[in-house]
Amino acid sequence: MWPAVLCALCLLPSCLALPLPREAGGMSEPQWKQAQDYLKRFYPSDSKTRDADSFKTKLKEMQKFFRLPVTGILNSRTIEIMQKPRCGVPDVAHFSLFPNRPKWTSEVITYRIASYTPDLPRFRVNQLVAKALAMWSKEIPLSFRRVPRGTADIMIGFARGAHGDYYPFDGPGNILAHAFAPGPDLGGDAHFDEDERWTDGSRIGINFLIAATHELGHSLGLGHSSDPDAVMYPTYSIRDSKSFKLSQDDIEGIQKLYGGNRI
Ligand SMILES: [Ca+2]
Ligand SMILES: [Ca+2]
Ligand SMILES: [Zn+2]
Ligand SMILES: [Zn+2]
Repeated sequence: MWPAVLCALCLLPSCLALPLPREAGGMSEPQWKQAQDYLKRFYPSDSKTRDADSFKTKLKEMQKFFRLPVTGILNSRTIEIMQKPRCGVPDVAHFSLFPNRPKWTSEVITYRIASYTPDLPRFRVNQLVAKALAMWSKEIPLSFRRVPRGTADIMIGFARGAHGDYYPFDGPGNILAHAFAPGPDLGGDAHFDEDERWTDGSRIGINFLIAATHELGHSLGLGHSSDPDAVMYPTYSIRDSKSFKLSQDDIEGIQKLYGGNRI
């Protein structure tokens, strides 16, 4: 009986393609593959149990984070979010990135811009990094000092592809940047993908001020927020540079770590 059934199946033109599981929600095979990669990267699980690691469990986690209906089944709205350019830091705490809510313990934090992008003049990058840091330091009892050489707490730079950590960049689009939570060595460092076209808002491209404010939030110890108005929301969206500021959610988050500013 069985061999006959197998033969019949193999006569069909699609005999090599396995049917997609129910969780694929009728999406195409490339979309299904993309969703699997996305969840593996941004929703890593520390658990060894099969259930916590399943596609459905992770998809539900992602849908909950982005405030979508939590179905555990792919749909076009979910795919749409997965295709947006975003930060490379996972949305759920990953042990290698955010062990136990680390924060800086000294009041003056040093930073250094160790490499620049040809997309923007150097002085502009310096200005925008200072502006991003000022947005955060305005809310907390912490100040930043730029050092021109040597090792600083927060090393900032542009790089493409593999660049010396375990998180290689991916060419134009998708992942724009990533940063590490406070700590020694790589801790606090912020990297920007040189394969993006960086801008100060005066032309087309990724707004560096917006990306830097987000990444430096990680450098200070913040994870991602599911509030779409928050600077710490994981996907990038165009905002007006002039009116760009921290949201109430960002301020509450950073003050939970460091306390409010003493006036
Ligand atoms: Ca990229
Ligand atoms: Ca560092
Ligand atoms: Zn991020
Ligand atoms: Zn990096």
